[in-house]
Amino acid sequence: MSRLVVVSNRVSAPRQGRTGGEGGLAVGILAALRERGGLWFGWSGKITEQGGNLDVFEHGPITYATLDLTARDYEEYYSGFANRSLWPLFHYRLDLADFTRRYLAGYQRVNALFASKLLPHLQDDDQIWIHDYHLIPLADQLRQAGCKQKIGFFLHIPWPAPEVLVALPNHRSLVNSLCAYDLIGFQTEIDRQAFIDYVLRDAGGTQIDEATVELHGRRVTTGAYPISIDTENLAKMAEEASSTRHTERLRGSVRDRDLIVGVDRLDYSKGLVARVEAFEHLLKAYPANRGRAVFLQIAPPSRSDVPEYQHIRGELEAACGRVNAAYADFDWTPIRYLNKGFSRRLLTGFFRVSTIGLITPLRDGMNLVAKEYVACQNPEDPGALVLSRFAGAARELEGALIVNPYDNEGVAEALQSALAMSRDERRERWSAMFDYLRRHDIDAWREAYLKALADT
Ligand code: ADQ
Repeated sequence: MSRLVVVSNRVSAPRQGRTGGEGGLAVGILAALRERGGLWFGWSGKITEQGGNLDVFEHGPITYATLDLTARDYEEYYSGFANRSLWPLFHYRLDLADFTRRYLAGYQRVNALFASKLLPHLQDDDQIWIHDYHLIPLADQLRQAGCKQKIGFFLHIPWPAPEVLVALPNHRSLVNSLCAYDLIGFQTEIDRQAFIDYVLRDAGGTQIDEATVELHGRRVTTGAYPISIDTENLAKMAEEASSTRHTERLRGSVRDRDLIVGVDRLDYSKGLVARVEAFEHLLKAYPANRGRAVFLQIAPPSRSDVPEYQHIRGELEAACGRVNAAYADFDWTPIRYLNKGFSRRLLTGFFRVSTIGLITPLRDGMNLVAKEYVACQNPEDPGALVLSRFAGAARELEGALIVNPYDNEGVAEALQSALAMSRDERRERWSAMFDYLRRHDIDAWREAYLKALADT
């Protein structure tokens, strides 16, 4: 079997004392690298004056190669083009997108740097798997340097409709560079179709077969590979976590009330302010929930050097403060907003003791938290999932109550029906979703993608 080379913006390198704290993607990638031996290449997370230093080290069958960047690289490539141009645009937030040309130049420069540093470490029969919007032009850069290996790409975020994509000044060259890949994986069929639509209608490409298009003489295969979680492990972790000190403390503080939980990075795509407004509407329209429902929102800071993220933090704090001031009583606070992260283990326990998982992004490639919430439930008395139709996960989790996150009253109604749902109905909805996630876990995702890449 050929060696696997994974490239992503950040690398989940081994650290002393780490005990299974990796997120789902790292778990999936590490399993493949361990099985076949391989290389994981990416940014070290370090910023140095010179940049460009590559640290290569081995850990078991895996070689890690991590690259330092300069402050300017970080500003233009990461905070700039990746997170102020592509991220907002791909999440349909044209109002927040900033197309400063300097960002694009930095993005291309860092992708070229990645290519030049990676190239000497490649072997002829390597299979290369590049991840996410930070590295779209990387295959093109590698091809220009003579790389003949199979190269696949997986996009973790949505692919926007052509009408939205064309607002990107360099949309043509970005899509051209994507055609240097052998296989492009999307989260959902909708994303894949949006890409095909653009290639055929806007870029003048031709369709070869259902999955394959040709653009300027390059053929690329596309597929939808919805990412998933390590279902069995999470279920086990949640069962163990259900009786830990932290979970007991949470349960003790909630007492016999209903706990609604949301867990997200503090990102404007996650719909946090609208979620607070929907909860506010629940208290207003269904007053029996006053004194009874508790909404726990965990949202640690993310990309906090990007101005739009500082802004959303202020907005969310104001919204939570307003609702608590209007509704709290001396023995009950409706919203517990925590601006910090918790370990995976702890979160599994929090998911397990809650009555409802409330996941309402305005746009999300997949949303793994929704899947994690399902995996962590007690089979005898599972909670209900209220999920945005704009999360990729909504295409798969049919037992969820699917909502439109822009419609506060609709979300409040769904919350009310989840709170009133019988245990039988909750069990029925949950077991369909859990069975599905057992079959479609992170291993199945990775295997399906890598098999398709090998078959191209
Ligand atoms: P994210 O936007 O980060 O990922 P998501 O998939 O929900 O969104 O979360 C990724 C992981 O981070 C999950 O394992 C989750 O448990 C963890 N996490 C989130 N909030 C946390 C918190 N407050 N504390 C601790 N852990 C937290 C991007 C795309 C998604 C896509 C993933 C994977 O935006 O759409 O699902 O990549 O492809």
